Amino acid sequence: MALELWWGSGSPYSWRALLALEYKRLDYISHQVQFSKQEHQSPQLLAMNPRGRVPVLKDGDYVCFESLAILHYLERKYPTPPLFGHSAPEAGTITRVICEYQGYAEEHIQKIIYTILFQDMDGRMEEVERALGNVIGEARTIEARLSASSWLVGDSFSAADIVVFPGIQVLLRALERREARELRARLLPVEVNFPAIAAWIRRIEALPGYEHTYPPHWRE
Ligand SMILES: N[C@@H](CCC(=O)N[C@@H](CS)C(=O)NCC(=O)O)C(=O)O
Repeated sequence: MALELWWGSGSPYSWRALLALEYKRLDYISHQVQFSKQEHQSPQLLAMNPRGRVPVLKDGDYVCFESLAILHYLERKYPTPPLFGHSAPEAGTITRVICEYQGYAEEHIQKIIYTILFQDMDGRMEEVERALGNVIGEARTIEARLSASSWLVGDSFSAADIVVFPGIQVLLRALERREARELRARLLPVEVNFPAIAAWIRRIEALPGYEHTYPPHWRE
């Protein structure tokens, strides 16, 4: 029975699932959900994920949602190539880097993106600047890791890269918006301020299958 994925364009969590499926070279039926038409709240989607969020993966009778759970499921079911390393220490470090990102960076990245895309920056500059300060601190840690290695953990692309990459890409894209002109100088251009992160982005963009994961509405 074919794998099926429901996902949304520009959703960093959906992007994780797409990257994992492509990296493992798995065949899957792709269902792009249109947020503007509230398709993520359709009865079919709600039956699979009562939270009405994507990504949702279906493999035969089994349904999985929450992007990190999807990565773990795919890893157990389709172990090659691995996403969680080749050894127990690698798996531990990959999970640690994911937890660090989720614990110390993600919330601040989301705050900046949400404010730029969906709110009025007036009156929010102080809190967004604070969030940006936190993101820059975490970006320096990531930059240091990537200055010493091509990938976030070990010598292969892993779940750590998959979890971190989409959030950074969505943030960089949001910072290019006119509304973010006062914010962006501390991060952009990435090639200048964070050259190892910039090189890592290019490396991921060169992976086979990457093109299939790129948010289609970003091409428009
Ligand atoms: N923790 C979830 C987050 C999923 C999530 O928030 N997806 C967003 C798109 S980025 C969504 O479906 N939002 C629809 C909504 O909130 O109504 C995961 O890792 O999969």
